[in-house]
Amino acid sequence: MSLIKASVVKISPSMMCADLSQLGAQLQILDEEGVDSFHFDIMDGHFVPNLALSPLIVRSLRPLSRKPFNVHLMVENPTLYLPDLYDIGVNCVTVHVETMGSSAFRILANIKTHGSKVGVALNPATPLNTVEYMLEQVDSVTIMTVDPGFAGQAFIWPMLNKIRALRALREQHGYNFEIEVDGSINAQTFGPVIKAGADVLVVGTSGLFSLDKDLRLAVRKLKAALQKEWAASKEQ
Ligand code: S6P
Ligand code: MG
Repeated sequence: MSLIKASVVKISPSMMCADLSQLGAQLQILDEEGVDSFHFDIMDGHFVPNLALSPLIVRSLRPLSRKPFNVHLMVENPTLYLPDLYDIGVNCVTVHVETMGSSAFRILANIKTHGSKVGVALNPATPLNTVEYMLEQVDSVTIMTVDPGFAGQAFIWPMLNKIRALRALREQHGYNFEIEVDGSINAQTFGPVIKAGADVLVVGTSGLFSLDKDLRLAVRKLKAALQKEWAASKEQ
């Protein structure tokens, strides 16, 4: 069951923002409460100045849910991590366009060949035209709405224009990718990003985990906020 039945917006909790001392239990609660997929941030301390989850952690959680596991690679050398992710059986691997250089199309093809969906992510400062020639091939495009690396940052409002432009390109060319937004996605930004054209909302500290100490109640608060914003976005 989707969190907001009447809409096509999907919810993907960012698991680095969960209570890490109870990661497995939290994932199972979120699964039962109807989230659409799980978002795992893997950082290497080089592409971003922080460390977060690792393939080993994703592996240990994999047996606990049948919902899609989506991995967001914030690492300098994404190819180092791919064999492990294939072996774990994740459902989508998202790679930053800034990290693919002259191997971009080899990396995208390699991920597809191994049976996973493939996504491309863009930092807020990265122009949309850097992924223009990939749009036909990818299953997902992640618009970062904060600089990658940390939870709890302020939403970068000009990213609404990037989401709108990406949605327009998809409509113009009939592409099939989903538009995911990641970074400070919460009650203040649900409405604007949905209206701009987002399909998948990655929710972290501000949008989910800080809403209540009881994670079940936090999900219900998120659901109520989303329903309100979805209804409002349809009225305008
Ligand atoms: C950031 C990472 C995100 C965060 C999420 C945090 O580098 O990719 O997935 O975990 O955005 O949520 P919030 O509400 O604290 O910004
Ligand atoms: Mg992320």
